Amino acid sequence: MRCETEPLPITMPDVPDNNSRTSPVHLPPGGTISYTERWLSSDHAARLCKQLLESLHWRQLPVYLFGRWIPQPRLTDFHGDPGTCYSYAGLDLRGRGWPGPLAELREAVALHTGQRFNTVLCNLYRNGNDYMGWHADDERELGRDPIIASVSLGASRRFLLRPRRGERGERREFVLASGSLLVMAGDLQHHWQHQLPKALRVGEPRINLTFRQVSG
Ligand SMILES: O=C(O)CCC(=O)C(=O)O
Ligand SMILES: [Mn+2]
Repeated sequence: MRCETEPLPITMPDVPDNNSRTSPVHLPPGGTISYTERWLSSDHAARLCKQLLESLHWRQLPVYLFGRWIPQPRLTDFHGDPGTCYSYAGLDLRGRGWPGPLAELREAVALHTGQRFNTVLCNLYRNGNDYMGWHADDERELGRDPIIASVSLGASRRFLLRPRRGERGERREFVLASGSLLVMAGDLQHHWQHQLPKALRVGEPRINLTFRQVSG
C-alpha cells in the first residue's frame, strides 16, 4: 500500500482495535506467534507511516556478516531508554530517548501485550528489493525467551519462519499487513529462524518497528 499524506499529529485513540485481538499459534517444537491484522486502523497506520518516513533518521549502516562488512539491504534507525544498548552483526545501537510517535506506540504495544519494552529497532524496506535474511533474535541482552513485538506499516510483505538446523517442522508464512502487530514469544528463537524475503513486485515502502526489552 501507499503511505498517504494525511494531517498530523498522530494520536492513539483507536489503539488497540478490540475487534482484532488474536490468540497465539503454537509452533512445535517450541514458541508462539500471535498475529493481529488490524491492530491499527488503515488510516492511522498510513498517517504513522508517513510521519515516521519523514521524521526518523534512516541510514544504511554496514553490518559484519560472513567475515566482511556489507551494507544492510534496508535502512534502519534505533531508539530506546537512555543507557540501553542492542548489538547485532557488529553494530552497537544505543538508546537516547523516544520520539513522540514511538513513545505513544510503545505504550499501546505494552497495553496489548502486558509487557514492557525499552528499545525499538526501526527497519525501512524502501521497496521489494530490500529484505532481511534468515536469523533468530537470540542476542544475549534479550534474555532466554524474549518477547518481541513487531508493528508493520506500509506495503504488505511476507514473513517466513523455518526450523533451525537440526529441528523438525514445516515452514510457516504470515503476510504482514499495514497496521498489524506480530508478537514472537516463548522459546521461538531457540527453535525457529525468520526472514523477510525480497518481493520484486512491491514498489512501495514498508516500515517495521520491532520492540524489545534489553538488559543493561
Ligand atoms: O521486518 C520484519 O518484519 C522483520 C524484522 C526482524 O526480524 C528484526 O528486526 O529482527
Ligand atoms: Mn528478527
